[in-house]
Amino acid sequence: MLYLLLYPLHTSFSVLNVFRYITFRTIYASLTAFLICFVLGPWAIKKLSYLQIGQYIREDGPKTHLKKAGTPTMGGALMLVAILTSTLLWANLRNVYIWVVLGVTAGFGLIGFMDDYLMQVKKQSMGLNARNKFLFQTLIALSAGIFLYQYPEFSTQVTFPFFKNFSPDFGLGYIVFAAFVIVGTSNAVNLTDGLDGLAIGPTIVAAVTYMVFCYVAGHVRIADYLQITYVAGSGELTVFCGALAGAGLGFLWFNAYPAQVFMGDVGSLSLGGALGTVAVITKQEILLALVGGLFVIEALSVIFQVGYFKLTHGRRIFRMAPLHHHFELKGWPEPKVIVRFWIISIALALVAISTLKLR
Ligand code: 57M
Repeated sequence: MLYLLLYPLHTSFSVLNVFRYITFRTIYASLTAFLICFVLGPWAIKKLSYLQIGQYIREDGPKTHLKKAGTPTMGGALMLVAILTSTLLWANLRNVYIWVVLGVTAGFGLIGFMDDYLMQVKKQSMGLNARNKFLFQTLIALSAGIFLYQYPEFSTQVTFPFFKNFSPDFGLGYIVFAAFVIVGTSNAVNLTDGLDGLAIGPTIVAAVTYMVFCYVAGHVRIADYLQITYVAGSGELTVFCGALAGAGLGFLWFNAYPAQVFMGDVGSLSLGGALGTVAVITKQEILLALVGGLFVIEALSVIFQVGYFKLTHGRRIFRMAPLHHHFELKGWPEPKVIVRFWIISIALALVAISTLKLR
């Protein structure tokens, strides 16, 4: 909004020329989102506690979690407000990709909100049922896929990191592929969100990594030089990723061990949906498996555990899935699991960035 309001005045006030730069707007989008979470955090936590939106803790989980009972949840709603407000303030609102990513983020946030609301406020123990949750997620993700498919400048080719000459065209199948990436990422982030700061740390890392990819993919000369797919207009998503990273940092302030608040599904589903959509628009969909590799590892640990459990009628690969519970039950203190998982996510992000040169 500020871009549309202030940049045109640069002919009279040359200082306003700075609004032209994506880098400048990204920095201020990050700071704005950070400050919204940081300043409003204590008020939101008090409000959530007052409304008794406190977490119920499953008794079959690691016993160390029982002391977390009553920690307010749904803190993700504040992150959502920060991301949306900051992006609306700093991004160029004539850019269509901004609206696609905001639409998916808000839509997934709404699904998460309904789930949390039913569980925490209406005290329905399971929230939205899993099938409905998946159905709504798929509908939103397919709508985004269809919109992008029919958008004349959008390519349905998929590029593979490390293989510069392999980029198959998925054609109509791209819509399903895009939906798979978006819904899959959303659910993987949700599964990871089981220890203090465990989901938000790698989300910040992924947002910062995609800041680089959005900028590069949206810059015709840099994209050409690095031989990555040029997506006209995708550079503006750098601003969105900045807001995502900033809101994440502000939330981490309160979610750091020992957490004063959890994000809830309203946070985890929307953050994952946002990352998936950014990956789709920048044509770096496959790379997300590396950038968000920690989410993939967590999701795979659940798939293997449940599959093995069913096949063997009750035997397990891990002490408990998702993987973070396995290490907790092995006796690692919670902060150690969290920080080590962060370290892995940073290392994977660095490998992902290296693909800009290795192809
Ligand atoms: C949500 N939610 C946390 C909080 C957060 C298929 C199955 C593997 C699904 C999985 C599952 O339900 N995962 C999705 C995980 C919960 O956190 C809330 O949920 C929101 C995210 N959706 O924001 O509101 C608990 O996680 C802890 N937590 C923190 N700090 C945080 O910052 O400590 C969360 C955020 C919170 C808190 O304790 O209450 C969760 O774990 O429930 N199910 C599981 O993860 C379960 N695994 C399981 O049953 N594994 C089985 C296999 C065969 C399926 C096995 O390995 O034997 C475990 N979850 C729990 N206890 N809590 C099992 C035991």
